[in-house]
Amino acid sequence: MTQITLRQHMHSQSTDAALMLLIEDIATACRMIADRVRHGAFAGVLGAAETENVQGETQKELDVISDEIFQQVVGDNPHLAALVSEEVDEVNWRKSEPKAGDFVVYYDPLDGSSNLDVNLSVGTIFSIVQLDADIAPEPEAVQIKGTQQIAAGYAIYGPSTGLVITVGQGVDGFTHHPGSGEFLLTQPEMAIPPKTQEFAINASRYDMWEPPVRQYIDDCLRGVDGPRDKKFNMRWCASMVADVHRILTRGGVFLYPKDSGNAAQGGKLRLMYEANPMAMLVEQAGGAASTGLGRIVEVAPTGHHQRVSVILGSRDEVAVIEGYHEG
Ligand code: P6P
Repeated sequence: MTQITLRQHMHSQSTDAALMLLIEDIATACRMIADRVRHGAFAGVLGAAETENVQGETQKELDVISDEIFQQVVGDNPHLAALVSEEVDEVNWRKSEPKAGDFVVYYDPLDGSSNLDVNLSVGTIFSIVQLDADIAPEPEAVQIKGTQQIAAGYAIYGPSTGLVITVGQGVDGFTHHPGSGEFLLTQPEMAIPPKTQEFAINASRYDMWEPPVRQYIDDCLRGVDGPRDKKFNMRWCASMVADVHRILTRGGVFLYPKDSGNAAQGGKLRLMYEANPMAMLVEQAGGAASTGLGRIVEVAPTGHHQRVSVILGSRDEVAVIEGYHEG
């Protein structure tokens, strides 16, 4: 079967040339990160770095290495105004006078890196917006709503290296072909089934959940004798990229709600470079992405490291969970 390359596919979607070049730069960075992850054990970089990120989380050496690769490969793109990284406190302005049409890229260079030393799937998440006016390079200038994203995606470093992207015309999955070095189209037009019997949540936080989440999970666990009239299965990878990839492939619902343990920070997951890009992908695949009270992409950012509740996946199940919150 002739498989289409990432570039051929973006051509077929008449993707803007500058955006196509940026996405190709991002794909190159992901291929390089995949290589470092795959060989991490031999280079002695699976451990913790001596540093913390802006979230106060101890960084893995590969977190820092992945961020450096992303900056080196993507940072000199001629149409790039700024990079916003989970691993870097300040906005990385690439131009002193950002212009209308320039891009801002928000990214988590190595999401789920706590799984590295146990050899589980991790990934890189990215979100792209295009400036609609000349701006001054101030922090507030990158606090742009998720509805303004023009592209989003992730790489997943698992048994194979995958790349899943949307440019607003649906969601397509590619697999890295080691022989050619290309990302080849292997999962065209990914679509999330509206209904599911599978949820993903860190159940160890049960005692900290707010009542709507606790009631929803309790009702799911009561199975065919409970109010849901069906049995549910549970998955939890502790890697958002892996959990979302499963949901894009076969359906399901993922929850990381704000709870009493993270309420002071506003939740666990970050809006600009985790929740927003995954929300765009999920909505483009026919799913839904909610804070429990409204669309994630409608959240007005107040900071580029802001956190938010995340409930996303099969749209009918997300609607059920929103119902518990309304109740
Ligand atoms: P927990 C990884 O650190 C991450 O940001 C997401 O990829 C993942 O879904 C979540 O945190 C895992 O959180 O509570 O299981 O460690």
